[in-house]
Amino acid sequence: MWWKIALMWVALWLPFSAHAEEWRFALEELSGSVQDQYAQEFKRRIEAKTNGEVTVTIYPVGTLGTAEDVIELVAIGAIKFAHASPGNLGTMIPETQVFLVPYLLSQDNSVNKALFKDSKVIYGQLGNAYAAKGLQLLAMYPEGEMVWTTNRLIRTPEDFQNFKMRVMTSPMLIQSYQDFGASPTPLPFGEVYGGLQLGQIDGQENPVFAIEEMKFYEVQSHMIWPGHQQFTTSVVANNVWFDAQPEARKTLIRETMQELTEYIFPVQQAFAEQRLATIRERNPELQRVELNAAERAAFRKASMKTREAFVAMTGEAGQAVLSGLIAEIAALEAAMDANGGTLPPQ
Ligand code: 6CS
Repeated sequence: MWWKIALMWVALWLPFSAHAEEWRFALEELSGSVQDQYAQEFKRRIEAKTNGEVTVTIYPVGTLGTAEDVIELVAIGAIKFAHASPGNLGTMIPETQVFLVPYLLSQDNSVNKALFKDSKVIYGQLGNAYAAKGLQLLAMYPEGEMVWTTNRLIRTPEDFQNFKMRVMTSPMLIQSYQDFGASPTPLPFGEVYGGLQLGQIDGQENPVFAIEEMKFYEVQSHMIWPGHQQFTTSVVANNVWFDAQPEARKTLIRETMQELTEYIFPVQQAFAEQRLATIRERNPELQRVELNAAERAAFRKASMKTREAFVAMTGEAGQAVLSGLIAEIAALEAAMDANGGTLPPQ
């Protein structure tokens, strides 16, 4: 008798398990990265909230191709979710390169957090530009302050003369490092360590956690903080698939992403602190240099040309995104000042 009950149980549950939906989520980074931490938390929350109806499978960079390959896979619907950073998206969605314009975001991360949670410019205007390429823009968040690693000290734009700076593939990065006085050299993430080791490039920029994870500190003499940028990423889904989801599912995904913007800010901050300690321990010779206000001002001045180039590259749509973001950041900073240094609850 018992075997009849067991057989019935299997027969009842087999169709459900066979139909458990799988959401594939690709990363531009390795396991253990900020993107991985974000995706693991997304997986935990979605699987719990759907009582196992959905399983999320995470693919670190390399398992499905390069960052650019992965974006194509989402756009054609072969996978549902991916991280797609402006540094890898510039050719496909030129307006998203606004996040590559130096000295644009606030120096205060609580302002940036409020911006990335609710910005009308990001989730409205910029979201439309993503949608035109088959991508649903679900979230944007920074992964940490950009730091230069170099094979010599750089304090001024003049120091960058004849310096081969590795950049991600977006055209705005090439422009930006030209304006800083360097010779920008686009290279995929996976080729940077070898390029630095063999002297094909002299330096690169990335947040601290990535410098540790990719071991760039082993083959560089300096880490330099110019205060010019946060590494910003976006989370995207295939647009056709997302649009076809029932309203409750769309809400579930959007709400989970909103929660994750709150979740990831302290995580990336903790990563930066812990990984810097590891770098210091592993390479005590590495010089750490924070540019002072006057030095930063020289790079900021050079970057005003980059803003003009961004508008020339992206036209009216880009101009609207740039001035819209500047206005939103200024409004948040003003609200913070008026409230004695903290943002009023939203
Ligand atoms: O430098 C890069 O290419 C990579 N850096 C980070 C922090 N994430 C993904 C990106 O492709």
